[in-house]
Amino acid sequence: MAIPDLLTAKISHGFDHLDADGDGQLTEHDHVLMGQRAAASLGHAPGSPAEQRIIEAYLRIWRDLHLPHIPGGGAAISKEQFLTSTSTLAADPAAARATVGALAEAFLALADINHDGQLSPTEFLAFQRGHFPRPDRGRGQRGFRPSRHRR
Ligand SMILES: [Ca+2]
Ligand SMILES: [Ca+2]
Repeated sequence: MAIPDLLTAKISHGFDHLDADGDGQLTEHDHVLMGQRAAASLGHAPGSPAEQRIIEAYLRIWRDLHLPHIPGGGAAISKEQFLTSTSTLAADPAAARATVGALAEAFLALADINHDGQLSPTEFLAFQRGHFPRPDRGRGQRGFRPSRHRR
């Protein structure tokens, strides 16, 4: 079955985002880096218990969601494998629901700064900033360029 191009592009972009050290493979190390990045954006000091908690949540995503599905029991996911498995997931609603449920749980654990089990708008924004540090900045700025070239 052919994967729709748009989906492929989305998944591919997702992989590039998750591949935090940019070596073309998704590994446990990438999840540690993502955890550190998210913790820093939330204002947690490196080595703090709060940072550790966030890194643990990322590692849980890696160990529970990704690691069991690596073909041949490897410890890294290539972009090609990621595309294949994520596309398969997109075509399997039950598996996708289970994955989204686990992700939502991990997400709450990550973003719920005051541990009350709920996500306030402030917590959500802080998390989003940490997770998506450069939201299409280049594309947005182009529209705001001073109109010096007006005829
Ligand atoms: Ca990597
Ligand atoms: Ca909260």
